[in-house]
Amino acid sequence: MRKYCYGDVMKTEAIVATIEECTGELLYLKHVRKKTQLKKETETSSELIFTYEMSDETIVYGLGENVRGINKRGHRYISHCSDDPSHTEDKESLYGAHNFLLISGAETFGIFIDFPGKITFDIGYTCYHTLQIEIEESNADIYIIEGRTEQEIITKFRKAIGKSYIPPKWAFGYGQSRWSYYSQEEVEAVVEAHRKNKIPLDSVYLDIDYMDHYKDFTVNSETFPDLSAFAKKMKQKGIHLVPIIDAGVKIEEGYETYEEGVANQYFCKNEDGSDYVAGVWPGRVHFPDVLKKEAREWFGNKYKVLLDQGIDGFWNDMNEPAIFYSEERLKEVLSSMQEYQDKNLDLDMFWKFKGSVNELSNNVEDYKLFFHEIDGKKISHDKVHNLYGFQMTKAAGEAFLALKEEERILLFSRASYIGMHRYGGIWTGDNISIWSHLLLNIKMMPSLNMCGFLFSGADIGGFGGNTTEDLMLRWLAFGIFTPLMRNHSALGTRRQEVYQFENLPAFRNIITLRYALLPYIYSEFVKAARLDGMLFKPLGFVFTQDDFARRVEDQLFYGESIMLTPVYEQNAKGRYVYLPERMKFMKMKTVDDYVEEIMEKGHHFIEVAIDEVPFFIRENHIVPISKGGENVEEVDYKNLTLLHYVTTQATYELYNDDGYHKEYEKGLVFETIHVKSEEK
Ligand code: MIG
Repeated sequence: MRKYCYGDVMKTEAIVATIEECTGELLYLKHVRKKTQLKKETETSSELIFTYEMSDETIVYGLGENVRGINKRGHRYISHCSDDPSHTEDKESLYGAHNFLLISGAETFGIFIDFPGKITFDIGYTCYHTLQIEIEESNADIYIIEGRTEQEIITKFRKAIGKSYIPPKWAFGYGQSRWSYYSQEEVEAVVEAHRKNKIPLDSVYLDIDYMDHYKDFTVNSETFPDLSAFAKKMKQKGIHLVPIIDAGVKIEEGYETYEEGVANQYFCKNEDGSDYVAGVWPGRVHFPDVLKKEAREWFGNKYKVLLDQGIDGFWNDMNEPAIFYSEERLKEVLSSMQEYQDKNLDLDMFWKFKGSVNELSNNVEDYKLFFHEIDGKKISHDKVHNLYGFQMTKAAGEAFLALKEEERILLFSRASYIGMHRYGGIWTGDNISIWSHLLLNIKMMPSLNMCGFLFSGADIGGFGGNTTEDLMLRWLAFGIFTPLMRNHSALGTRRQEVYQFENLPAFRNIITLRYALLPYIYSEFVKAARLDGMLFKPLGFVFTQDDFARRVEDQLFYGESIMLTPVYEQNAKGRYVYLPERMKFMKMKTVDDYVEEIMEKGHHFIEVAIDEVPFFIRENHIVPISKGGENVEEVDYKNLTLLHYVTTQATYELYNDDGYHKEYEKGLVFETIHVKSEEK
């Protein structure tokens, strides 16, 4: 790995390894020019621009959380954490900023750009053969990672950014979420309905309404009168409650978090040093300055309020940070409203009027209006924008280390930057209940894994819009493989707990299969995390010389033994698959009810009914499975059976631990499973 430094870059903490700086020409990339623009009379700003010439065959992997394919070529992406709930193909930024690319073609190498502001990746968008990277300012650290194969490059990169976060094992169970379950009665009803219908469940998520008026670290005392007692009661039923934490702290006299933040200068500031005001859920809020060490420690320690009530999991939201309106802009817009009174709103006037209101939310100009204090220096937010979600999550992660050193606490975030993967996972934000978002979920997983985000998943069934039974079933048939397996939906949409639908046996069986596969899933996850590998791999990473495999985007290798071939189209009877080698097709309803068939290398159509989970097992590979269970705790590791495709012999190294402590830090201990062909 080579490091090239441009300018005086702000430390992002993405890289943990010590890497010596190189001088001279940047390997592979061409430093085009340093474009200097005169902004004000004296102030100049410059950007760094690099290009790379791609051949026809070049594939560009990477960029973590983003729209479109595994191969990112053909579009332009902008690293700029954004709260955009419409993940259409034309979008350039989602919630994360993952500046890693893996170029695979005549030359194969990785690039990581460590820079906390905006970066534009034009990957053959303006010009098909040109990759152009534009970094907003002329200070960034650029890393080039070389290796013989894609997987070797990934592992080198991952070693440099540090080990991925591993949640408690119960977090690999099925989670039910909704914006919102308003009261403990409602939560109990959800739990009861799962238990009554024999749908396994490990967690229920609490969205913003569990709080008292959206105030972080408070609980609504009418709807959740005794959270400690309730959390305890739920634990006895094998259920963990996972509350949301938002970035904005409500401005309200007498509210502890607010008072402490103001008194100790823990909030982001305006230019003049007063506390910056934005509008989010509770109305006016301040943003904790999580880039400032003392403020970060303080904010992280606030999670203790909930830990002390028996909570052991959290999701951090709105930490791009999302801004509904800034106080300043709202004032401007409100005063400009006079202009429209009694006027004939013709085309121009109407659009202007509408525009001024629309531009209130998530206006990037607002990011220039507030400041952080980093190592005593005042830095405008837009310069370090992509670090906010990372540092908010690090705040919690570090506090958990200090408060619960031995314990694993569930933590995942919406906004992220590479480096955050050491502290928590991510969910992929506000998708929609549409089939193309199931496919997007499939394609995004390997890209996230490359960047270290292993504990991740999408809102299964879709967040916005109304889901349908068939979409739910197909999505779950893929979702049982995502480490974070959570059904979440938005306010006002059709209820999507699986017991709301008719085909209960199918839902029960598919979700139970997750628990049956848990020994394999958990083992492969921990291996990927500790050995710097990927859980979801593009086919081209395994069959590097197979030109067809390199272009397949809707099948993924999953751990060492499985290839996933999910169905993602409505009304489909099945799907076409490409096998880069001979494999065994598995079509499972339950651990006792499945069809298996050996299929030769090549193209096939596989029929998959709506209640079946399709995947392939590689030759001479093993998948250890359990019988399932009502929750993770119930999964019986003592009576595992094996799915396998063994023509000569196979070995599987099974990892397991108690699920609550960090046993893996002491090194991985495996149970070795052998199968010889004559045994079956
Ligand atoms: O702007 O807390 O992505 O999962 O349910 C909506 C309410 C705010 C966005 C999150 C979503 C959550 C919702 N939040």
